[in-house]
Amino acid sequence: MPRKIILDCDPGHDDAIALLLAHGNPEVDLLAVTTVFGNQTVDKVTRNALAVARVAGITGVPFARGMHRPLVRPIRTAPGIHGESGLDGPVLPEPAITPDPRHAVDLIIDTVLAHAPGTVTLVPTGPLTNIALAARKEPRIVPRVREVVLMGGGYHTGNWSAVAEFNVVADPEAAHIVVHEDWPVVMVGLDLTHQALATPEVRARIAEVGTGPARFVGGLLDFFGTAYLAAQGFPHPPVHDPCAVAYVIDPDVMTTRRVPLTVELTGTHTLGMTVADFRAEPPPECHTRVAVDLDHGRFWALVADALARIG
Ligand code: PIR
Ligand code: CA
Repeated sequence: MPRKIILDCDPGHDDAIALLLAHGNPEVDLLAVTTVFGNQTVDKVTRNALAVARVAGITGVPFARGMHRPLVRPIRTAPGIHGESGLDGPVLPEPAITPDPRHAVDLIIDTVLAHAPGTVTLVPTGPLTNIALAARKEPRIVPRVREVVLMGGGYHTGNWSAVAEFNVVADPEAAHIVVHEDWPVVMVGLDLTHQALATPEVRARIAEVGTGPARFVGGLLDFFGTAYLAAQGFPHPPVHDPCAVAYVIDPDVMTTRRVPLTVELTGTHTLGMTVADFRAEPPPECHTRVAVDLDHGRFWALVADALARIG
């Protein structure tokens, strides 16, 4: 049985690749796509999501626009990495579908309640505002969700500060809510995603696929690679968000460890840090895992295979 997922995203170059992977892999049943401010404003990332849907030929999946700002803090976006559009680089087609009239928070709630308990996985790849609000607005979704596999955080490193990752620090209170709700959480953080580098070999392999969506991904990686080199000195860009989708498809693509996890909300220098406690055997109630090591070859094979299937 394919795994039913809701992708909650802020496309974003790597979010776009996550969406293509989710659509192109037969083990994933993409139930809904929801958007949230993050890499750019929610208007821009929603338009980007709809444009990527056209590139991928996604029809019949509801797309809904979500939160325009964090719960507590002022909004910040990441134009230095993703450009003014949020998806700079390749030419974006005009969207062929219009957004669902529901708010993302309501689409998430409706979708979880419409499926059997324990069957829907949430895959957030942007700030966690929509997910936190859905849990607060309709707490009955919490025990029904199979698991939350999120891209965000990092137990040993940050990218927005020395210790904070963008998706978490963009709305730390929302991330705190999501991590502490009593549902299984897998944090696919920077410790893992900084291993998902789009090396020249990876890019050649994607180019060999030779399809429209593969060329689109090539254009995304050209821009993303240049931006990552300029902004953070990475010779090859880390492609974060598809890692969370890959975990849903095949958990053996990475190793994880079950550890207590929390989010720093009061630190002077550590706001938005994800704090994982590796010291001892976790208590029985521990419902959080963190991703540790990636099988790079297996991961990129999943991406290339999905692009080839989309055709
Ligand atoms: C990536 C992101 C934001 C800022 C930088 N510097 C790099 C986005 C990606 O879309 C991913 O979901 C996450 N946030 C990585 O921090
Ligand atoms: Ca993202």
